[in-house]
Amino acid sequence: MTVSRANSDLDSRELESFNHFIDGQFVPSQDGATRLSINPATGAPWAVVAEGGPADVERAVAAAREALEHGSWSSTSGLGRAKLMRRLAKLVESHADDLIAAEVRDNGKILAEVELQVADLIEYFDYFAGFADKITGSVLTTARPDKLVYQLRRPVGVVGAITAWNSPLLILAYKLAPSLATGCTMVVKPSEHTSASSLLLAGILDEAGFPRGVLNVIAGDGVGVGGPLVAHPGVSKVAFTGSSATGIRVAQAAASHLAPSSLELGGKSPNVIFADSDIDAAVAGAVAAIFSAAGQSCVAGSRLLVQREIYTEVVERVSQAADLLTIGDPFDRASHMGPMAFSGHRDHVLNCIKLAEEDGASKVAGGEVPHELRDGFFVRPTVFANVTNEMRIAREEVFGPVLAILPFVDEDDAVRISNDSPFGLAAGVWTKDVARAHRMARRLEVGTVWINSYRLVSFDVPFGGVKQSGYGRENGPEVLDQYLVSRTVWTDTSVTQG
Ligand code: TXE
Repeated sequence: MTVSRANSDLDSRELESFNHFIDGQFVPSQDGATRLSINPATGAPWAVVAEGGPADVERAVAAAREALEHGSWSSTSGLGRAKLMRRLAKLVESHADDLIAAEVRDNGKILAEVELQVADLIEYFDYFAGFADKITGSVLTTARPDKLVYQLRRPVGVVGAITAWNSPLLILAYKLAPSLATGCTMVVKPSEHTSASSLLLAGILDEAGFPRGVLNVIAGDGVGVGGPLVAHPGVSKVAFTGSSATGIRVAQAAASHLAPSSLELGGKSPNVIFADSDIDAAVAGAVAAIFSAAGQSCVAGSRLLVQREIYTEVVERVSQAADLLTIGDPFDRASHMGPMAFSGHRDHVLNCIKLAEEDGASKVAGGEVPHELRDGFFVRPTVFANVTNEMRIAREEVFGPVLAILPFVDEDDAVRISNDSPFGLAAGVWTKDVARAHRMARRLEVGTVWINSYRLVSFDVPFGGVKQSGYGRENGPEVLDQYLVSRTVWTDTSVTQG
């Protein structure tokens, strides 16, 4: 990735160009800096993107504050917000091809996966539009009969949102949809690896007729933009998706000016297959759980726990399935898996594979870069067997197409191994014993459990983790509380003497 402090010296005529979206217009960085966005499937630059800095953050927070406090947005009714959101949903549908193409070029995710995510995006705005005109307060009954007390629920203010590179548009929607529904304003910093689609979405939101300053999108990295944004005293709430290590830094910066934060962080999710399960379904579920999105998913089922009686059979079947997956051009509908999102992440994944072998895990599938795809950032679907839960491959998030398969003896052993992790995001349980499935769901220390299924998420169902996977829940009605503050109003209705 090349960052130039002046205009790019490359012939950018053939490259697409993206600027920040601040205060209702697309603008370059104040210092003119740009960054190349690299297509991970080809390793070649495809776009020139403005590279923001603290001065751009200042402008964006000021624009968001202005829209919140003095612009027409603050006087827009809930029904007005709902109408704008529904218009946004329709425009996302009509611009879907542009959004999909930008996401695939920037992130390398296969076409089918991005098409589904853009379809979800439309539903996010439609669903949360339904709340916009139903945010009410309440009249409180107090022990003081001569006092009238009521509670207002007001927008929390300016939201500072930081999103990650693995699903840029959807991770943004988790934050933007409730922010719009509650009347907040937002400054977003997408990942420096995948800014294009969020900047396109900002233009669509403008086309829908949202007032200037309601959404501001600044491209840039954590140092130049992310850090200044979350530390900015004009930011009232921080919403973050990314690694646990960065999440801790972000929460500390937000706390320095008492802005509450919600964190959706890493995971090392156990996917547990009991001997009594439908093994065909469980094997297919296990393969999809780790190799969908090339494993670049916070909920990737990266630890497969298999009951001893069926361990050898499941290892063989999963490894064979991994070897049969087609990896290649993410625009090619024959591809099951695209590249890693950027070269540094490909290197990180290859290093995790090396460490796994050093720790004594047995590589039974993949593990290398396919020679014919060496220009891109591809890694073959990789499977390790004979893994112990003490190995790094079982403890650390790879965030790539690498599966660790561990044996377990019985239910208690499966729970012990599953919970012996710094993370607590999600888990899968495969068994025909309904009682056991729900016993496991109660004992697994995670935010989401899938029974005889995996990776089901929806705009109307809470999602989030515990432990090093973060805190706060996104999606569903409860997320609105993160974007609202309550205000209590007292009136003395006692009869005044005289
Ligand atoms: O994430 P980072 P990266 C995990 C995954 C991956 C690792 C690193 O294991 O290998 O994180 O990926 C911004 N203040 N996940 O480096 O660093 C940064 O610019 C404010 C899991 O991409 O966490 C980006 O926009 N912001 C995760 C965002 O934080 C800062 C998805 C995430 O970057 C910042 C992504 C700072 N000091 C990675 N430093 C999931 N759970 O979905 C960086 N950023």
